[in-house]
Amino acid sequence: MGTEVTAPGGSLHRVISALAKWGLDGRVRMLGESTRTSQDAANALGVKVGQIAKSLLFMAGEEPILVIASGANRVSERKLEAHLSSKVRKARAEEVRDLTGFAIGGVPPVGHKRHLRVMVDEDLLQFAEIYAAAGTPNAVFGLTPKELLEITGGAVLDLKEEG
Ligand code: 5CA
Repeated sequence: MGTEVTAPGGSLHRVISALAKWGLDGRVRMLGESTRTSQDAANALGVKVGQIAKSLLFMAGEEPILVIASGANRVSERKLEAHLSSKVRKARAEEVRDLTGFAIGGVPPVGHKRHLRVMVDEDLLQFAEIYAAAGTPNAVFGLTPKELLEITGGAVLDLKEEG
């Protein structure tokens, strides 16, 4: 565990603080292996890839939208556009860092630099427990889908690319 991430204001610390506000203390797990991608995280945890809640940033014009999707799914930009009545594109890596305060591979569902509108993939609701990134590419935290909805205020939607 490097001093940089554990320092107050560091990436991991910001997620731990955000979770503590919701009473979710002691949830973060540091792993010896990479959790940079959903598949990495699933392998490291020994869970299904569908149980990984990946946090992906999209831009609807000027508005950033955080989509929290099941690791088993690709997000349909067409469905997202239909829900938002706006054209949508994936955020660039620099936009992800600027708008969330985290780098790709560790973007968490909470603890962002600014408030983000959140949309949650309905497929995450089928699991008793799911796992999300905790700010770095080797930290995750476990929670229930209900807790995810509470802490993000996210809207549950059908967002999966079919086929
Ligand atoms: N820590 C893991 C599991 S929780 C994680 O963060 N997975 S993830 O899926 O949320 O993050 C990787 C995602 O970042 C990819 O699915 C992809 O959508 C996005 N990504 C990867 N490279 C880029 C890039 N250059 N620009 C924009 N987005 C990217």
